[in-house]
Amino acid sequence: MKLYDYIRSSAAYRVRIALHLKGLAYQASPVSLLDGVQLGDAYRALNPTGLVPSLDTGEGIISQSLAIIEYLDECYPEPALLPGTPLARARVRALALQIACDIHPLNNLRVLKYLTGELGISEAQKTSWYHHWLRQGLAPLEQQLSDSDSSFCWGESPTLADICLVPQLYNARRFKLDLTPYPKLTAIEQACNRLDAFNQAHPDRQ
Ligand SMILES: N[C@@H](CCC(=O)N[C@@H](CS)C(=O)NCC(=O)O)C(=O)O
Repeated sequence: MKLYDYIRSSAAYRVRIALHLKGLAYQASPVSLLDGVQLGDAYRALNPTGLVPSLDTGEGIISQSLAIIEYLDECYPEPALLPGTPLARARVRALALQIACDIHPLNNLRVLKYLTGELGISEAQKTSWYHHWLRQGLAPLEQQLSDSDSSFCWGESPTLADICLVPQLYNARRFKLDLTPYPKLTAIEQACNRLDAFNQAHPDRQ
């Protein structure tokens, strides 16, 4: 399999974690977001959205990190990235989607570039925007998870929710968000980062 990847893309980081959790070998094909390679004709021919990641499975190309991860989970069921009952699966997907749909798109590179470019806001205003939407998203996650005895977002092994959480917190640190109001989320992050798969997928290891 070939992963169209960018080291600091949190959506690509999710897929790297899933590939390593499953123990799947893959070839990384870097797409430099800073150089705008994702917007060029060659990459758009593979993925018209101009976003990473994309996974070439050998049988076809899939976009959207969550669709890719669920594809991997269906093709390579062990270890499972979703729990065993419909209700638990819905809860894990809901946590993952809170991050992937309600936080991440607001703070994506193209959004931040539009704000500072076309709309002319300052770097300080951009950071304020970024922190605002992160706080709006992380506070309910902390509230939902704080009473849980689990080391992870759900149960005692990583799921799709942890796969979304860890890259989002990495991103939050890059933008210097104070994470002290989220002790449960950072404890889950630590539990994940003790695992080899999360380490292998980390941006510093690419
Ligand atoms: N919903 C998509 C989001 C993909 C996405 O936004 N990728 C970002 C990097 S994390 C990207 O390629 N940004 C390029 C840009 O903004 O120009 C997914 O989960 O795969």
